[in-house]
Amino acid sequence: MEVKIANGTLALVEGNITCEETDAIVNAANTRLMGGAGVDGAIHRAGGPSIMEECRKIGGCPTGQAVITTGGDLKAKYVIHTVGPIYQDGTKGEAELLKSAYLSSIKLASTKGLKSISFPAISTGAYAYPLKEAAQIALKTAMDYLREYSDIELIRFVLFGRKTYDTFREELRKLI
Ligand code: AR6
Repeated sequence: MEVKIANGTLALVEGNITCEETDAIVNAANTRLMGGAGVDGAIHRAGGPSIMEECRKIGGCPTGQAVITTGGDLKAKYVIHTVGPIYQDGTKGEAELLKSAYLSSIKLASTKGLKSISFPAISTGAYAYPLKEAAQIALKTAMDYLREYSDIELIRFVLFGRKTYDTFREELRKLI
């Protein structure tokens, strides 16, 4: 599914983010940037050891912020590593932190002059963020950015599995 927003495009696809050819792909990392399971493990496996070497030098990333490395062996030139919140009960600032993870990543891409960026559904795996609420925050943050700024041309959500894709599609339909 694809929608035009001002001069930009927001796209939803079901798939594996490591195959994306956007300028940057986003990793759902942890604060130590030490790798892990889920999409983090997949990106480091596909991208090779140079990404982890850069992560070690950077040293870490607070929740809700983002850092950038090269894409190693990936097709994407860069990996933006962001850290989403661990969902507790919804009263610990989770929504703000998730929004900030998306927005920090988009702003970092913009600062680097990048035009296209792919996101996974941050925090919805090991970090247990409820999928529907996470989708609403992800989509609204991306749409608001595309409406306000014209530097990023394409924001893609690369969603792993039918359930995640269908939830994002349902929430996007409500927003357009
Ligand atoms: N492409 C796209 N999405 C994927 C892929 C992939 N190859 N693999 C998994 N997903 P998670 P989190 C989806 O757990 O919840 C790690 O250990 C997955 O189905 O990867 O932010 C880190 O090191 C889900 O929809 O990230 C952290 O410690 C989404 O990506 C912690 O997990 C996010 O699931 C971060 O947890």
